[in-house]
Amino acid sequence: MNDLTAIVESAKAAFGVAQAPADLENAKARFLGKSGQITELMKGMAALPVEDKKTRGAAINVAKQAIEAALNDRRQALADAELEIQLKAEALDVSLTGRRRGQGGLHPVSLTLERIEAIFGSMGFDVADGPEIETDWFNFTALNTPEDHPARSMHDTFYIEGGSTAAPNLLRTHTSPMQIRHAVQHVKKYSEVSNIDEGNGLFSGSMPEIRVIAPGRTYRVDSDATHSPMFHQCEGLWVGENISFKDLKYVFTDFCRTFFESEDLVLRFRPSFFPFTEPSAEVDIQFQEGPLAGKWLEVAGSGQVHPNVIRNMGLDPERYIGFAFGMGPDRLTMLRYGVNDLRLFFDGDIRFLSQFR
Ligand code: 2U9
Repeated sequence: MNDLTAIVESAKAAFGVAQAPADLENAKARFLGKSGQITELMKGMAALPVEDKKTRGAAINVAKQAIEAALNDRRQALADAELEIQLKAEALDVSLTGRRRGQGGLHPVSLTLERIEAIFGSMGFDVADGPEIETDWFNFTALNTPEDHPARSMHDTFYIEGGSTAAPNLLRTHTSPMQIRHAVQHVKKYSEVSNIDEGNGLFSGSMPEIRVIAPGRTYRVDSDATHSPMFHQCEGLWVGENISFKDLKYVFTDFCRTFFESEDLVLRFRPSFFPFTEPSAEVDIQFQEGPLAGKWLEVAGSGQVHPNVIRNMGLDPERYIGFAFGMGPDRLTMLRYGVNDLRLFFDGDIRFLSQFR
């Protein structure tokens, strides 16, 4: 191996071990720099006889070009390696699932309430709203519930500390007070227009029917697998001049079939008692197919509105008559989705609630 080949080989080796661009530039200086080995050989040519200069010069140039080529190859290799590292570090796996914000949803009982409102809304019912802290009058007295009724006991109803019977003093035990309030407003509006009063303070002129549902939270001192101190109710009221049990049966059958999406569902009415309706009936439903087929399931109470309650709306019971019903949206939700413990609705466990999204 002549001296030039040895220098080229040693340059290639030096470039090969350089791991970073700075190492490579230092190695380059040793061969091509001002005092590098090739530069020194060039300088040495001055001492050569003229006839040797040409061949020696050409040979040194070939060696120099070989070193420059090796240098460029190594520069490229180091740049490629660096790029490779960078690409790996910044790599994106576009096939990974994205990190999304958790999606919320309505509570199952809210879904039921929305459903009830939509169905009765399509039958021309208004939706009433009203206070959860009520007066004795709207919660009990106006609804023909006597002073000595057990529901009025301190053990059965939540009373507000320091309240009085003249001011709101209890948590409503049903949504009926909203309907009384709605009815009174309705009657007031039309009695002012027609100015008809029988002298007994009761309105017996003509007015559009009262057709309203009252969904919302209600409270009772009760807590087990099927009772919660806070629960939901939705009551309905339809008062007019010629409203009968037949209308109740028609409306409620239509509601149940639509709500449960079961056209062959059947209803039965069982005699019952409520202070605010007379006569009164429990409403049972029976599915013809599915896991609950063949069983009678109690879903609501109902009845013809008691004349005393009609009077408390400001209406003359000789002219106005109607029916009312009351149901528990919590229980309807349990039946619709097959939930067996009411408390699941109020525990706030996301594993349960997220199933209804
Ligand atoms: C007015 C007049 C009458 C509403 C009615 C029921 C029968 C009834 C319960 C069923 C299960 C409530 O959710 S539940 O606990 N309700 O049985 N409710 S009639 O009667 C009214 C309402 C308002 C002015």
